[in-house]
Parts: sequence; structure tokens; C-alpha cells
Amino acid sequence: MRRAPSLLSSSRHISRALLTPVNSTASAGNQTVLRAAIGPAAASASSSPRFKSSPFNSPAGVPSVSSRSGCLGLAGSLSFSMALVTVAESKEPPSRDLLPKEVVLYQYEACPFCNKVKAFLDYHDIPYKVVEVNPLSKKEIKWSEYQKVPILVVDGEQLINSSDIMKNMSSRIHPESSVLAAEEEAKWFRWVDDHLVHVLSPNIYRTTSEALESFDYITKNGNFTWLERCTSKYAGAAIMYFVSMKLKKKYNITDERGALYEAAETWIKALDGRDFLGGSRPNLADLAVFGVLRPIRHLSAGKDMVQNTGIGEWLQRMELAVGGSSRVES
Ligand SMILES: N[C@@H](CCC(=O)N[C@@H](CS)C(=O)NCC(=O)O)C(=O)O
Repeated sequence: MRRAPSLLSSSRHISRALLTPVNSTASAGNQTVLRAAIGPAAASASSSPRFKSSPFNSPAGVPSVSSRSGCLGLAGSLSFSMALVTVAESKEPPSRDLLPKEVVLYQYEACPFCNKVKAFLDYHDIPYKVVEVNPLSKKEIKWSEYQKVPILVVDGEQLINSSDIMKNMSSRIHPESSVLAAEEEAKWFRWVDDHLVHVLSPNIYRTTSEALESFDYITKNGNFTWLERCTSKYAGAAIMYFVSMKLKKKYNITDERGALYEAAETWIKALDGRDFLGGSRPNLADLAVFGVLRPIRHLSAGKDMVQNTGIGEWLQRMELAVGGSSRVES
């Protein structure tokens, strides 16, 4: 009888640790829910070499970059090379004198907010160390009053809140231009936090098997003790399955996949035929959308999204543009 509360308590923290932001009213009376975030193997993504073909596997009917060049022979190879040149040109490493000396990211590997920050750092080739926070004890961030992730420590200064971190870092490396000056970029940057993140939890915890799939990923890639890993996977999945039902109500979602596909198509429509919202290069909104979607790519929800919407090609372009991780060993 004494085990149940401890399992429940673990799962509470875990669910908090992982997915979409939900404010406490979502779980009124039952603090179980919180923010879930999720995602697939950021680990493998983070360590992927630059210019590796996209883990967002080719959607049905859209050949992967490599198979496309194979199919088209010389002409295809040439256009593929041109595409790589274009993508390589789209990267924006800051000038050396603007690079911070030390950047440390406190994160949960599967957290979409943390993945927004990583997309920014990777795209700009800013080296960073990672401290994986244990979502149960949070002992790694005991030093901070702020008890959420991401926390980015830049040359000793603590930055919090993923969107603020991206804006702050952007103004450091582009001191000459004002951040989010373009109305369109600002609008879609906000859309990520106001809308996109809210459709994730109902999708990755949609069924009991999807909830288990998500927690399997979360517990494998997060910072858990062996015991926490064993208990959290099942307790966390069960709790988040019920929590996601509440979230559906809160955000008026009746058809989870429908909401996810609609969000993907809305984004593609916003691109209006451009490679990126930023034109020939990703802007902050591109990086934020990509960061939030990146963690779900190995889960059923992410695969279904790619197969059933037109977002696959943009995701592949983003994978190439962002490239591999600029994470360095601690
Ligand atoms: N608005 C914040 C939200 C951050 C957030 O909610 N993070 C979750 C993880 S995905 C968290 O740390 N929740 C608290 C917890 O785990 O106890 C941001 O954009 O960074």
C-alpha cells in the first residue's frame, strides 16, 4: 500500500518533466499534470553528424534526399549538391568575437522547450555543454530559484524561458539588428508557444500504447535512476494518458491527429512556397517550430504527421540547415 503513493509521486514529476506546457488549472485538484514535453531521441539527433539525411523519414511519395539523387542520376546529383551548397550557405555562425566563452544548457532531453534552444544553438554553431536534469529530484538545478528547464547559463548569467533565451541569444550574436522585428516572424514565433506545443501531449499520449511508447523514450533518454526508470515508464504513461484527456478538453481538441495535421498544414501555408519562413534561411520562428517538432519524430505521432501532411520536406530542409549538434563534452 505504501508503494502506490511513491509511484504516483514519481510519475507526477515525470509527467511534469516531459511535455507540453499546461498550466496548473488543467489538472485542477490533481497536481498530476503539468507540462509534458516529449520527444524522441534527441540524443541521437544531437549527435547526428551534419548533413546526415533527415531522421524525419521521407513522407510517403517524397523521396529522401539521398534516394532522390540516386533516382535522378547526374542531374539529380548536381541539383542535390546545389541544394547542399544552398543549405550550407543558410547557416549563420556568429563571428568569433561575439561567441560566449561558456554556454551550459540544463535540460530534459525530450522537452520541446529545451529542443527549441538546442535548435538555435546548433543552427548558429554555438558550442554548449549539457546538464541532463533528473525530473524527480531536480538536484542539478537546486542552485536556481527557477525550477523548470530549459535554463541556459551564458558566461555565468542565467537565462530562462525558451523564447526569451532564443531572443536574448539572437540579440547577442546579431547586435546590429533588432530581434523579431518582422511582424510575420514574431507572429509565428508566438504561435509555437500559444498553439503548437498544446497539440503535442494529446498526440503522444493519445492511446495507452502511444503513452507507453513516449514514456519508453523519455525514460531511456532522460536522467533517471534504474528504479525510477522502471517505475516511471508505466506509472507515467498511465497518468499522462488520463492527463492528455483533460488537455484535450482544455484546448478543445476532439481529434488529436486532426489537430496535429492542421497545425502542420497551417505552418506550411504560412511558408507560402518559401524554403523557410525566413526565406532562404531559417528565422527564429522556423527554429522554434522545428525545435518543438524534432523530439516527436521517432514517435508514432511524428511519423503520422509526416505521412499525412506536407511538412516532411520543410523538416528535411531544417534538418540540413540546422545540422548536427554543436554540443561539447562537459
Ligand atoms: N515557458 C517555459 C516552459 C518551460 C517548461 O514548462 N518546462 C517544463 C519541461 S518541458 C518543466 O520544466 N516543467 C517543470 C517540471 O518539470 O517540474 C519555456 O518556454 O521554457
